[in-house]
Amino acid sequence: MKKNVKDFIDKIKTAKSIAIAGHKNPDGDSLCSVLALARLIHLNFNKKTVCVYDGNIPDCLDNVPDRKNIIYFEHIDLKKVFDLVILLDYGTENHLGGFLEICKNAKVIAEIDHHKNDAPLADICIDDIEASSVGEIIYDLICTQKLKFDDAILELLATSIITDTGNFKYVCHGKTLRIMAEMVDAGISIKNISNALNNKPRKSVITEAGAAANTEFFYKGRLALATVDEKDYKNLDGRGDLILSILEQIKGLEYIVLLKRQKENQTGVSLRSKTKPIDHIANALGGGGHLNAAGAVVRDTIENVREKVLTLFKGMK
Ligand SMILES: [Mn+2]
Repeated sequence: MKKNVKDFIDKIKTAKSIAIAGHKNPDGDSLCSVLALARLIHLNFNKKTVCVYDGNIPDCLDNVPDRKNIIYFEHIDLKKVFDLVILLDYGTENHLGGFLEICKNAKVIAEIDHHKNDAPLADICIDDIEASSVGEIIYDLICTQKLKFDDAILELLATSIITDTGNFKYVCHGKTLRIMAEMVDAGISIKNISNALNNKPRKSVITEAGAAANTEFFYKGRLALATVDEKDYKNLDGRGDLILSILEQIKGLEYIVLLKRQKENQTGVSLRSKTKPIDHIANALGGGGHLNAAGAVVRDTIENVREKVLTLFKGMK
């Protein structure tokens, strides 16, 4: 890891062009770690970077610092050869969307991730699957490399941690809280960040609450299965996190499946569990993720995916 960090910093110092991206349809960690790293590179190495995304950025992230600095992938030259491409929070290559094209031409690829990935794309990997978020790993880099930072960088990294831990409920170690405590001591307000994130359009909240209300339950109430059709899919703000956070409150429930009809023959699957691993189910569907939070995009109808998922969960305690 130490050598990788040194290589990473050396590459930043020598690169004349740098592009940074996270996964498609960025969440708080994916977006904010990209913007924080770009700002960090500018502040410490006086270099401009190109921040890129594919998919949609949720409205709840409209207020994060430097939000305007990230560019939709179709608005940049995909054929451009970057000296350094940095991938953050991406999981596996099929989550990069249109940015994958840029990776193919890159001279060097580096990655910072906390997803399990047996086939990393990068030449230089700074991965830590124990970390709560990529924001946490970047904060570590600031400390170990004694990098300069400012309030906006801290706010971005704090937003990464707050969103990826679901307000400190999911993967969140003592170390994560100590980092957060240091940030709070430095002036970060968790209350202000939480208020800024409460920025969903009304129709998204109503749509997500409606989907939660129509949930089906299986296997003695252990599994909740919610569906979002194509019309409602357009109204979601992000990946339907509100549906998941409503359902997880149900007594006796262990697993949540959220199926989203993205197109006639394309279904988004979000999987959550309270304690048991579900990443193998995401893998079986061609996706991936974490032990208790994973997902996939399946090229099949929502009806077929529903059957497939229910079969995969059969017999699970
Ligand atoms: Mn993440």
